[in-house]
Amino acid sequence: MIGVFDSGHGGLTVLRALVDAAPGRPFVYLGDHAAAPYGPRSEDDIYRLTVAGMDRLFAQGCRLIVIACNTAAAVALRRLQQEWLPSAYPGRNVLGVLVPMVEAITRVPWMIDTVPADHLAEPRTVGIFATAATVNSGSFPREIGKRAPAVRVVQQACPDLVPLIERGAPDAEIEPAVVRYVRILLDKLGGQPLDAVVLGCTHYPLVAHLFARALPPGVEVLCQPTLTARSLEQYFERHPEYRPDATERGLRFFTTGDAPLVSELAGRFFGHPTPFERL
Ligand code: DGN
Repeated sequence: MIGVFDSGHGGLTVLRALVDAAPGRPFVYLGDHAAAPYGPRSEDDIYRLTVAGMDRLFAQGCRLIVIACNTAAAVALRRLQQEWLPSAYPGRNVLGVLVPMVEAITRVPWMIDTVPADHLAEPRTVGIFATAATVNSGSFPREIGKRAPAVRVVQQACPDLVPLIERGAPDAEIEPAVVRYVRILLDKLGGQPLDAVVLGCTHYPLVAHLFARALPPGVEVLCQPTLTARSLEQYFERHPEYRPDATERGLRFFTTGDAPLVSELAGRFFGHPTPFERL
């Protein structure tokens, strides 16, 4: 089984792309709704909660976990890979959603065919939109800087965007508010020209078209789900030992919160009904 972890159900946008890229692969999804949202939490809290989530998914038989939550990946992934995983679960691995995005921005060769031909040049200025915890962790600028020091990275926390998207109001109702809010965020960045914008939060792909509408023409909008799916398939090429065997099948959805309520809210993020069970 492959685990997919998120602070809530926003990570279903990533799971959707993983399932679409490889139908039949077995996934176990865990949303830590009891502790969500992670965005405003301290780094220590996010680390502790993320490790607890990994424990729960490994107990379900996962050998590989994808942390779909940017906040958890940005704050906790590197530390848990270095300090906890090798001794707690040798031979198992945890991946995140930041590196696939960084590889897209820095145009590693396997990413080239995922971007339109007229955007093949490495972007010069990239705007990261994410939760406050992701922005404060400095993970995106650090990882991009390691691979492409010439790329300029600016960041903007978007504290009101997750609640706006999660309210579940019809598109027509939230559209003007989201477009207005994104324009305010762009102003906060001083109106500087951007070549690409990273939607660095599980929820934002649902409003990617509204980001595009608020941005000047020609700015590339980069979403994580499909990039993460491509990256995972590449990972299995390099590490066939982590590929689930043919006897493993199916999709399961777990939450630490109120399963009936989560099941009702989450389907919109996955595009299909998601019968959550309490874990
Ligand atoms: N899943 C979180 C992320 O991608 O950063 C967003 C929700 C939250 O915990 N605030």
